[in-house]
Amino acid sequence: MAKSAAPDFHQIESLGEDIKRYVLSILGNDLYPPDPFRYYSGLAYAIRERLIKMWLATQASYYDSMSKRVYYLSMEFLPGRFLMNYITNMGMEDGCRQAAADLGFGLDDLAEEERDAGLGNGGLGRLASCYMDSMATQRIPGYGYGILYDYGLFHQRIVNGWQEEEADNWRRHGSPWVIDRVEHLYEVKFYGRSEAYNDPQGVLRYRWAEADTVMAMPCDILIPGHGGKHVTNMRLWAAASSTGFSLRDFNQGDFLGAMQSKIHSENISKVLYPNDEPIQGKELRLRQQYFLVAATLRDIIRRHKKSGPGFAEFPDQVAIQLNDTHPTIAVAELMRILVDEEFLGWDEAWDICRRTFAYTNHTVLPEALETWPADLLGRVLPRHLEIIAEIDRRFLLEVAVAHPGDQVRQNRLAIIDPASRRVRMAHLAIVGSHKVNGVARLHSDILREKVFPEFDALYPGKFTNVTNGITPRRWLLQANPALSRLITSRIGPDWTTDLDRLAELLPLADDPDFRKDWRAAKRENKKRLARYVLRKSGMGINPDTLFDVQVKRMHEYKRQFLNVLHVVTLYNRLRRDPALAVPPRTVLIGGKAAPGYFMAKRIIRLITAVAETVNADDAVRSRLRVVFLPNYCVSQAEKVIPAADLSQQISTAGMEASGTGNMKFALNGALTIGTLDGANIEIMEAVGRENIFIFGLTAKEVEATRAAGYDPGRRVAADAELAEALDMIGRGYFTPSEPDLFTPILDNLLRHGDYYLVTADYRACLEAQDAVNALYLDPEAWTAASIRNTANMGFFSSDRAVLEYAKNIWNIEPLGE
Ligand code: DL6
Repeated sequence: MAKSAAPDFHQIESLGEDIKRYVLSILGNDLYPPDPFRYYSGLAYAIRERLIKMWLATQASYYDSMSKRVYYLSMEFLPGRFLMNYITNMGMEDGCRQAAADLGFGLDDLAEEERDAGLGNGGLGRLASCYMDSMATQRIPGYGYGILYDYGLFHQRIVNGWQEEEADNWRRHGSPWVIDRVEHLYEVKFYGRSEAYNDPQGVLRYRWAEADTVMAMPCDILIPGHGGKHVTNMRLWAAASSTGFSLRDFNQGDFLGAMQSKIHSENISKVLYPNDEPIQGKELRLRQQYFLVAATLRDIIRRHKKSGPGFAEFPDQVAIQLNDTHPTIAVAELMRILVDEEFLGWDEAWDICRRTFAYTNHTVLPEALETWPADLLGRVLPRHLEIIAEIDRRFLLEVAVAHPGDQVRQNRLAIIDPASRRVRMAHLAIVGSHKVNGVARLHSDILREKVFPEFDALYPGKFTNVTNGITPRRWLLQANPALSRLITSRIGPDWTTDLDRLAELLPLADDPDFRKDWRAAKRENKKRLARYVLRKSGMGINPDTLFDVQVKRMHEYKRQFLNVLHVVTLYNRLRRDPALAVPPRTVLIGGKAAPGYFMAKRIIRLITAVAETVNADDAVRSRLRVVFLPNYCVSQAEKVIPAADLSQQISTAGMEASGTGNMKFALNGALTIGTLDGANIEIMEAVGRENIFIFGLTAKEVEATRAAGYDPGRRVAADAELAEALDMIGRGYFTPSEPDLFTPILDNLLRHGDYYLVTADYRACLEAQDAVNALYLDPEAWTAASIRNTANMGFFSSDRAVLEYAKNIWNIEPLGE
C-alpha cells in the first residue's frame, strides 16, 4: 500500500502559493507586512498537508498487512521542534529554502519561530522521540502514546545568577503539528468503588461503580521516517471535562462552582511533572498515569477488535513497551478489562498480559523507582488495587514454591510492600512483563546483579539489555549541515539510514586535506554557536578556543560540581602562571534543575558566580571563559552539540543509566572526557581508548569506596589544589557579598561523606584534562581523533536500537518497501 502511494509531498512548485494560502485561509492573516511567525505557520501547514496522505497510506498498509504493532507508552516525549525535522526527513530542504527565499525569508529564520515541544524532562523523553523517528524510518509498525501537556517542562531564566522558572505555554499560538481527533473521545474513570455482583450464570464478577469520568481526546502528531514514505504518529491524550460545566450551578449564580469540576478534569493534562521532584503521593501524577494508560488501552483494543482476531491472538498482534515504570498501571488495567469487561478467566488474561508487556528501566536511583501508597492508589483506582493485590498474592505463591519458608525474601519481592503498604511499580512491571531491559550494558548488569537479583534468579532470561541510541537524522544530518555535507561528499548519503557506513571515514583520518575540511566544519559550527550566545546573553565567545561543554539536567550525580572544581583550578593555575601552556578554553554549561531541588539550584548559582568572576578578570579572560547557557532544550542542543570540542560525561560511575548526550557529542566529532559509566563504556570500546579521555573510579570501585567508609577530609588535606578551590568557594571568593552561599554544597562534601565522590575523582579528572590540553595543542592529532569518534559511532544509531527491540522483545518484523 505504502509502496504504491506516490510521494506527492514533493510538490515543491506550489509550495510558495500554498504557504500564502495558509496564511490567509487557516491563520486568517494578512500577507503584509510579512511576519515571520505567520509564514513559519503557513509553511508548517503546507508541509503537514503533504504528509497526511502518506500517513493515511501507512495506516492502511498496517491494516492490509495485518502486521503486529508496537505501542510505546511514555509519559514523556521530547521532540523539540518539528519543522526542520519534517523537511529533512522528507528531503524537501532545497525546495523549502527556495520557497522561503522567494517570500523574502531565510528558512532557518522561519524555523527559529517555532517553540520547542518540551513534553519531557530530559533523556527518557528524548529517547522516546528518537525511537519514534527510527521506527518510522525502519518501517516498524508502531505508535507512540503519551499526554499532550498544555505546559511542558518549565522555561528557565537566569536572574541575578539564580534559576527562575516560567511556565512553558508552548501551544499559546496554536501548533500546526497537532491534529485534534474530536471524533474519538474516550471516557476515563477515577474514584468510586469496586462492586461485586453475580452475572446471569451466577458467576461472581466485579464492576467499577460510582466513578467520576473524564474524557480523553486523542491528538496526533505525525512522524515521518527518513525518505518521508513511511509516516507514523504519536497519539497524545488531552483531558476534557465529561460534562462541560454544570448549567444548574451556573444558573444559580455559582459560576466558579460550575467551572470547578471542568477545571478539575482538564487539569490532568495541564502540566508535565518535573522529574527529581518527590512525586510519590501526588495524586495528580497518578491520575495522569492512569489517564494515559486507560485511554491508550481503549484505543489499542478498539483497533485490535477492528482488525478481527479475538483476545487469544492479542499478544501476537500487540506489543506494549512500558517506558519506565510510569505507565505500569497498564498491567492492572489490561487485567481489569480482560477479566471484568471481556469476561476472560484470570489465568488466560494473565498469560495475555505477560506476553504483551515489556518494561524498560531507565534509572537505578532509588528515589526514582516509583512506589504509590496503597490507600491512595485504592482511592483513585479502587478496582486496580484489588487486582494488584491478587497479582501479588499469586506471585508470592510462586516465590514460596521456589523458596519455601523464606518469608523475608517474599517481603522483599512483594509488589505491595507489607511494611510500608506501598505499591512497588517496578515489581509490578517486572512480574507483568515478558522482558525487562536496561539501557546500556553496565546499567543492565547492575539491574540484574544489584537492583533486582532475586527477580533475575526467579525469571531466567527475562532481563536483557538494549543499549540506547540516537537518531542520526536529527543529531547529525539536520543539526550539523556543515559536517553532514562533508561526510556525504566523501562516502555518499547512505549513512543517514545505515550509520555503520560512517566507518568508511576511518582512512580519511590520515588525510591532511580531509582533516582541514573537518576543522573548517567544526569552526563554522563554533561560529554559529558564538552568534547564538551573543544573541541570547550578550556575551562574546571566541570560536578559536577549545569549546568544553557539559549540557544535561542538573543533578548531583552528574557532577557539574566536579566540572566547576576543574574550572576553578584552571583559573588558579592561569592566575599564577599567565604563560601556562594550555589552549584557551570556553567552558559552556547548561541544564535545568528541578524546581524543588535545592542543591542543583545552588550549583547553578555557583556556576554563574564563578563565570562572573572569571569573565571579569582581565588577567585570564583571553584564556578562560565560562558561560551558563540558560534554558537548555532540544533546539539549543542542536546548536551546542555540533560546536563542541570536548564533551563532559563525568557522572559518578554506576549512576547514569546510559546517557544519550554522550552519543550525540561523539557523533558530531567531540572527544569525550568521562567516567566508566553508562554508555560511556561502550562508546570507549567503539571509538578506541586512545580517542577518549577516561578517568575516575569504576562502578565497582565506587561501591567499594563507599563501603569502606570514604573520608573526603583526608583526600582534601592531601591535595593542595583541591583544598584551595574548595576554600575559595567556601569563603565566598566568588560571592563576596554572600560568603556563605555555598556552605550547603561544601557541607555535603566535607561533612556528609561526599556521596557522589567528587573529591575522590578530582585529581584523576585534572589529569585527564591535562591530557585534553596536550592533545588539543596538536590540532592534527586532535582532528584525527575527532574523525575517529564520528566514524565509530555507527552502533549508537537508534535504528539499531529499535531493530533490537523489534527482534528480541517485540517479535515484530519491519514492513517491506
Ligand atoms: O534511557 C534514557 C535516559 C538515560 O540515557 C539516562 O542515563 C537516564 O538518566 C534517563 N532516565 C530517566 C529516568 N527518569 N526517571 N524516572 O530520565 O534515561
